[in-house]
Amino acid sequence: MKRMGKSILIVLVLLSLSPGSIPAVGQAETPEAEAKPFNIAIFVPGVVAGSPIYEQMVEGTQKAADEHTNVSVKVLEAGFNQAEWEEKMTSLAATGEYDLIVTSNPAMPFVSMPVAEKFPDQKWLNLDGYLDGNPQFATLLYNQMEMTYMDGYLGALVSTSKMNGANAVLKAGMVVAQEYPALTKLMKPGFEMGLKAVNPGFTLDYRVVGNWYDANKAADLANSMIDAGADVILTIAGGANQGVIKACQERGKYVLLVDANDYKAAPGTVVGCAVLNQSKAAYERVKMAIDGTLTYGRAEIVHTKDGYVDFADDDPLYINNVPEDIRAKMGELLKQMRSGDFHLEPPKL
Ligand code: RBF
Repeated sequence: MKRMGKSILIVLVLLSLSPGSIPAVGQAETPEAEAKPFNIAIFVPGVVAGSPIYEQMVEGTQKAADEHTNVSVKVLEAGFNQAEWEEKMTSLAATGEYDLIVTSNPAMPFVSMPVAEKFPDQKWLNLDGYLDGNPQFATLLYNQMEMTYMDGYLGALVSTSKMNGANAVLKAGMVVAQEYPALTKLMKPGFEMGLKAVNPGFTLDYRVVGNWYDANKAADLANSMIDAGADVILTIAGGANQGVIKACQERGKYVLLVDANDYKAAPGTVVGCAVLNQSKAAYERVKMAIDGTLTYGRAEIVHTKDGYVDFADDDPLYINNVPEDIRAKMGELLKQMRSGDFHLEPPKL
């Protein structure tokens, strides 16, 4: 009897402590606000697998949602047929079910804008994109000029080194999936500047795959560049990157990547990974959207000094496969870029 009395007492104490059972003055609204559903749709312009920039968008958004009980996330993969994206975005907005649509890539503001006109209450968070002054959009652009500069600098150091695959030709390769302003105005010039900072004599062999998935075509392009003297190749081609990696692996040449740390894709072949902290950006901004503090109508640009653009130099696969003198020179550059002492101002897109 004595024990039972004690457990009843514990239950009573717990009940009185549980939030909402006895509303405290001024707190009554908190549980109610928390309970109002906030539904998020992630529109993936492509597919998630094989594109780290999209993987990070999903991961960061999900992390923010998981911190709340009232937030749901639905992921929609729109596939590689870009002609279908606007129609698919229209269908998504037309449901009226989503408080926020999260998407990522620099073409998406232009895909979404006509949809926004039809659905004036719909809000978007467009990561990896730039649109200023539209009250339905919050956008965040990474300084991708700094991103590829880092790869260019490291690539030129590798190409002019005594490493096994390096030759005497001052030539680097760049394989891209398709051309768009962020690519031609930020990433290509950034890579070239990085190469030329090491040796102004560097030339760039630049080729376009035509889509984000054809690894066979990307491998053909890489092989042809290697034949022409390229010993290091930067690839920005989503799933097609695998073709460049395979060709370089087979021929003992070197690969540079962007967006994420992926040395493990081919240790010793992938020698440089410039990274974007898109999962952090997604997490922070989605959290703000849920809390009601995200500013729409604003286009943010984030740089290396802000921690959203960086280079993965702490990975054992970098440390063990790239000679120390190269890493020391790279380390000097990274120190300056991270502190903001060295900064590249991207031109307007
Ligand atoms: N990056 C990917 O990794 N995978 C993709 O499928 C992909 N599709 C894109 C489609 C368009 C129309 C544009 C403009 C960019 C795309 N990107 C993709 C590139 C991505 O937004 C970013 O520019 C690069 O990953 C470099 O950070």
